[in-house]
Amino acid sequence: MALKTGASFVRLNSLRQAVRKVLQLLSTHTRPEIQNGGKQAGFPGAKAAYVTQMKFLNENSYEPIPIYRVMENNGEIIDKREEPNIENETLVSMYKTMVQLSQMDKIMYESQRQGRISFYMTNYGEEGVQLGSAAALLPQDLCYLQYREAGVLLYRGVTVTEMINQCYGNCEDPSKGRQMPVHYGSSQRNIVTISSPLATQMPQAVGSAYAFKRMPNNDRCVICYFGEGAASEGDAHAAFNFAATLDCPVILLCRNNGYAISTPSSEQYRGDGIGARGPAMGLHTLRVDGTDTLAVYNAVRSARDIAVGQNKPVLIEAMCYRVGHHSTSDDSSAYRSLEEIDKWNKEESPISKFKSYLERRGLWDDEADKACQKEARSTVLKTMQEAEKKKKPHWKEMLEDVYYDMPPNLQKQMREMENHLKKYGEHYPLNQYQSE
Ligand SMILES: Cc1ncc(C[n+]2csc(CCOP(=O)(O)OP(=O)(O)O)c2C)c(N)n1
Repeated sequence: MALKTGASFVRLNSLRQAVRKVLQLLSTHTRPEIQNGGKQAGFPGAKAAYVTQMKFLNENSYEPIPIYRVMENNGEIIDKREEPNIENETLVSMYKTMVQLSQMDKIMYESQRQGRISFYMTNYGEEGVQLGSAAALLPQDLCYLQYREAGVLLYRGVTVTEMINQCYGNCEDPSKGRQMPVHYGSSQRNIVTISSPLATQMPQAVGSAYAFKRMPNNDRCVICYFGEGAASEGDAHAAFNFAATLDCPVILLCRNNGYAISTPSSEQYRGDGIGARGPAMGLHTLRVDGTDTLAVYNAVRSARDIAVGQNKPVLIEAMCYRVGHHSTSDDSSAYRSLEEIDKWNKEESPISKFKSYLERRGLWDDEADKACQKEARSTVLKTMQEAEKKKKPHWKEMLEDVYYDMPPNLQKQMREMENHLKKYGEHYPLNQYQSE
């Protein structure tokens, strides 16, 4: 064939691509020949067609689940019909919460480095997942968090003061200094307290959703956040199965940020991510660009409609990237390159994308941004200084609140501790703790 140039070459090339695509689809999606004129088998465990050719399915048998997005990286809406109808005030409040979150992360991370708190976890790179989802929920919805969802707490009205008091474990920390930092919770805001053992929140979330479903005129759903690493726990499987078989109004939101501490997702699982497990287990499923706040908003809004309107569980896999270290106990430069982090931090930043969108809509500009960053920073600094000055809870708190009536063994420990402190109290920094 003569060498093709210009337009005819382009045409030939796209024709070739189309043929290749059709062949690929045929090879991956045609099922072996169906017997009995397509008659369905009636096994209790599977209503499916009989075939005469044996064919094992594998991860290449299906196209990867596509990733839903609404915006280009520059904030431009790709398809106007998909632009969510969010009030201007709400859009600005979502963005301001992102700024507050990132200033809190910056300062609290540093405060751990200076030895002022024992531990911290940042949320960099996941602001779009957090704020997009939080804004799409209603206040009555119940949230089960993993630990990297501080933006959800802030958006729902938990204050920076409450969160910093928790990190400092002072006398105003609702968990009275008994939890690790960042293990927040707020019954007033319908947020179940975070617990560290991975995926334990998942079956609990499904159980709560089942309880909601059984209530008359239920208008609540449950959202359960978890990482792609946590999805390897047995509890995740149990949660998926209970959610599907009991038709629970729950949104299972996987933050697939590419790493579970040092384990990259390429080593965490085979197959097409966490999303592929959804249809296999009977869950409505969507994969979304987690760096696109508007896409996450649409995804969770629709998921909420399905969950509450139809009593059906939904799995959302939000693709994102954990830009910060796993926690203050981690140094991610040991297992990933700085260039990789840089790319996600600069080109794919959910905050920059959302800011560009607001700028296009005339809702935000550099001046407003500067003022907002400054205010957010000073709020955190001021709150941190105040939190530091507050006393720690009374030492007796470590033995209280577990049982309604304190059992004899704990009463004994309490007495022993009391006697010990009477004798050796001067060796302890008791002045930093509340007195009775
Ligand atoms: C049952 C259990 N196993 C191991 C750990 C230790 N651990 C804490 S966080 C973590 C990684 C979780 O990764 P992922 O779920 O992807 O969430 P991410 O930290 O990336 O947000 C591990 C292994 C734990 N807390 N609980």
